[in-house]
Amino acid sequence: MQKRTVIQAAVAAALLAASGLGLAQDNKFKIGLILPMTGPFASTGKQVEAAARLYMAQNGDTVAGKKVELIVKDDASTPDVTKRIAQELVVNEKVNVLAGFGLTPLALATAPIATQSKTPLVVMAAATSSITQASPYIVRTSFTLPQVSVAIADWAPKNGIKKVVTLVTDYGPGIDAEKYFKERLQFNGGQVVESLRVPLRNPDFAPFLQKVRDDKPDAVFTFVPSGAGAALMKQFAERGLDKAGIKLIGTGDVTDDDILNSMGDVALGVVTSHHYSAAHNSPANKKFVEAFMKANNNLRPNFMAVGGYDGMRLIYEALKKTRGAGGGDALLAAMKGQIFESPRGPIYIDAQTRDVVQNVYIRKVEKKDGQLYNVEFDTIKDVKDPGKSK
Ligand code: VNL
Repeated sequence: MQKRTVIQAAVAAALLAASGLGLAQDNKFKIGLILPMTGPFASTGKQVEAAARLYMAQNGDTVAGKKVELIVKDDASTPDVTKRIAQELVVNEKVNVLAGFGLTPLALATAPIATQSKTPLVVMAAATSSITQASPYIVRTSFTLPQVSVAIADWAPKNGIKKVVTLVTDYGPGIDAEKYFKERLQFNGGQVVESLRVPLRNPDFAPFLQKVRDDKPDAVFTFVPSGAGAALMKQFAERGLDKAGIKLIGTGDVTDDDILNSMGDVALGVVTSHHYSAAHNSPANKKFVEAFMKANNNLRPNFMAVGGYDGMRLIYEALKKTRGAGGGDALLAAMKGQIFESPRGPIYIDAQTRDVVQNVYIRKVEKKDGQLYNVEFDTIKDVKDPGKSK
């Protein structure tokens, strides 16, 4: 116990010293981008990194007289590894900003490093509401599950869906989605008759979908993390839920643009709510999608890419505002309250909560020119994270 305390104190001292040194550094501005580049969530790492590199290619790597350097590290979505990498990046590389964070447990494990070293930590992907409360140095450009789960619970009962089974991945974002969807559906006169949770690692959806089938609800509401949607959709069809007249609704993570096209016609007509679709109809998005696909062998950008792209913009603008002279606290202050047009639509960073405020769209999967897209048909404007008001 005592030894542990001594080690922790030493680490904290090293981190603080490192953050001080960061100020005195030469002309470099270093961004430590920690992502799952291998393992089951590698697609998230790939999307965020590609978007960050695109932003730099489009905006140059010299900002306010500083040479911006992106240091990309793979944490294989293991929280201990994320934390250790962050510590090394702060102490040895003297990074000015930590960024990335593909999943909630990875962001939560690293939060103390941001606090101790006074280093801004930009969450570009993870989406459990409570993450921004884990450190005053955390700023988020992705989204939160409560933020996107409420809108579909408003849409469903107006469209004949009253009796619902929820099926979510059993960790932070899934539990947020389950809770906020259920509360709102019940408020609207609907009913959640059963709440099922699937493990994060190696999920087998089949037994859960069988239960859904037996419950005979109007619909199943689902949250699964980016990358897992194709397997769910396949088993949904194999178990004959679509033929039994059970609808699938959810947050847009399940019809992720990264893999939507590979899902086939079973995805047609699926209605979800989310903050980004590659089909978002704006000049800024058309430009973004075109440039991203061109730079990445025709890979379609998904919501993870947009979180990474906007996160880089947030960092660049903060660096400009502080004229390259500020430490962690000055950068953090310059990130709060930023407002700009993202490929997803207008967004801003709430100065109080450090969380992103954005439009949430209701979308339906449709075929356009032989390809599947989430086509937006309704917009709820400027949605704050409802998780912060409780
Ligand atoms: C999380 C949330 C991860 C939503 C996701 O995909 C996602 C998270 C990897 O907070 O862990 O789609």
